[in-house]
Amino acid sequence: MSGDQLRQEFEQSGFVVVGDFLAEDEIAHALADAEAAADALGEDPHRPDRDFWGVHSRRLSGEALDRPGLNAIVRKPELHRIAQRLLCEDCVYDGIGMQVYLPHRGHKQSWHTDTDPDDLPFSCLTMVIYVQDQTPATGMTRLVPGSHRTPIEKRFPDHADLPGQFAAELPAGSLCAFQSTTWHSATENRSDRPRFALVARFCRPEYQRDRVPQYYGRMRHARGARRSGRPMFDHPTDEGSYPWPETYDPAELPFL
Ligand SMILES: O=C(O)CCC(=O)C(=O)O
Repeated sequence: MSGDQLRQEFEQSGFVVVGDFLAEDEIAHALADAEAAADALGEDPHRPDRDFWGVHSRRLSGEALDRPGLNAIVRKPELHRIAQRLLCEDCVYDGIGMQVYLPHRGHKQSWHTDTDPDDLPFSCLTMVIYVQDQTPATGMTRLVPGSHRTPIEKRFPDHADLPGQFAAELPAGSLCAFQSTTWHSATENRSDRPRFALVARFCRPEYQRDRVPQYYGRMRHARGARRSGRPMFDHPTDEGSYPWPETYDPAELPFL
């Protein structure tokens, strides 16, 4: 796909898939590092907030990911180049994290967006890089094409299949890049091995974390508006997390 086609697809659907982003040896090194990082995980911490939002995974960042095979992916010039094509020439790298979906624990992620549409034009680019074949058994990223233009404003079943969804059943080495307001989720890992989703983020220079910290950690979930680390309120406020007071009728989802 040419740069223009990629950008056009990204603007229309809210996401694009890039095949063969990683070579065989890059996949093997990164997978070995991801497995070592997962082996070093301790017991599940008590996280009632993540349970409430339906985010059942272990998230790694910082030192836990400082491993040569993972660093090599982040430093790949092609990663930055794709972000430049999709966002803008002077886009800025905003770090990586890795979601680990452990087997036999019901690990999966509810439908959500990575930023709050009230904060537009702020938006960031999320790039999920796959080091394993993505199958219905391992779990897969799901996205709703075109949903980046429609804010989540009511409750709906956190983990349900949605009409028109795209399930990223992709070979290892693929990448999925999406706008932060695109509705997405991860299906349950029903296999016997951990599933890894390496997530790199980029943003426009004017929206770097240290310039506009108030925009970060604000997400929309199927259950409500989530402000990371903020208490729950009974009624919507700008400061707190809150559940949606109403529920969508499944035939009236706003992106339909
Ligand atoms: O695990 C995945 O496939 C997607 C990860 C994700 O959506 C996220 O971390 O926000």
